[in-house]
Amino acid sequence: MRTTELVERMLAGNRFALAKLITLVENRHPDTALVLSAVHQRCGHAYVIGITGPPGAGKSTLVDRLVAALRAQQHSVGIIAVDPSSPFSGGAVLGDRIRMQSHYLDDQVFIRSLSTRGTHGGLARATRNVAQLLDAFGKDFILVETVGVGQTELDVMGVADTTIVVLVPEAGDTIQTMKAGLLEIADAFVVNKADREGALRIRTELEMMLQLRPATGWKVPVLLTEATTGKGVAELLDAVLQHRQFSRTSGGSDAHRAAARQEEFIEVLQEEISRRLEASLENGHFTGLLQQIKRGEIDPYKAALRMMADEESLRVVLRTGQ
Ligand SMILES: Nc1nc2c(ncn2[C@@H]2O[C@H](COP(=O)(O)OP(=O)(O)O)[C@@H](O)[C@H]2O)c(=O)[nH]1
Ligand SMILES: [Mg+2]
Repeated sequence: MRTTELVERMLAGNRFALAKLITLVENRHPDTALVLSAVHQRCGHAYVIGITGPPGAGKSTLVDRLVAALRAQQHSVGIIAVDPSSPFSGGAVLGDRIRMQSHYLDDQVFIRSLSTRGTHGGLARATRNVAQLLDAFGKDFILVETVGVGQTELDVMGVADTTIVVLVPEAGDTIQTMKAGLLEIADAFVVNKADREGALRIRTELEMMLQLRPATGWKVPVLLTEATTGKGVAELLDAVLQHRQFSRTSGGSDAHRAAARQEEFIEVLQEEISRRLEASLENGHFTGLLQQIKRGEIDPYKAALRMMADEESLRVVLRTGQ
């Protein structure tokens, strides 16, 4: 099926077409930019909630509860489960599927997992693009769950309008070694498994750390939850909606979105240029030059600079693989 036809079907509400387009974008098919450009007019409605934290903290269980709360208010939901550590869709994601199965039969909930497989290294970019597709599809809320506390997770959370960092009472060590980045991106902290010992102590520690954070006008709440029973989940959703309100009135989300749009523009250009360059080299446009470089007859730097100065060569590159 042609890509434009898939886009039409997706925009008309076809879940199968949506799934196909997500795969296309995840694999960075040459039509990726075309697809995203075609759906762009329909984007901008969905609110993206990011949930991150160490493995086993209870993120998926919380997501499941948040979805139930959102569905009770008739909101449609998309879930993206991102596993940066896995080259396959195995392990954690399989567990997530089992935990989220209560929503599998709900046709207003669309669940997709993403791993480093297929994304060509740009997991944050792939996540953002999948969120855009879900947004265009008409989802009201998109929940992005990502495992871990490393740089990739921080990048992935850049996609979220509100970021929730989930910890557990035993996370004392995590807090000591917690990347400053994690403290900075959190719009809300959750101490999950509050049925266990030490939850209040962790909350106090977090609140003390948060006092060191430069004031932004938003007071980052530290909430206690028990995802398994649902205790504290309504308060968590309230906090998210309050943060949304805060961002809207303070103009924070406009600034966030403006910066994201510029970054996206530059990324798309870089991706398109390198894709076309690779295509033109593969198509044999510069075989002679490549041979000279390989034989060491011309140094790679000189060759590259010469090519950059040659408009005809650049034109060939830009025309290839369109
Ligand atoms: N005691 C307790 N266990 C929980 C709670 N929330 C989640 N769990 C359990 O913790 C384990 C990991 O949960 P999961 O949602 O998969 O964590 P994730 O790796 O962060 O997504 C599961 O066995 C859950 O049932 C909680 O509030 N209290
Ligand atoms: Mg999980």
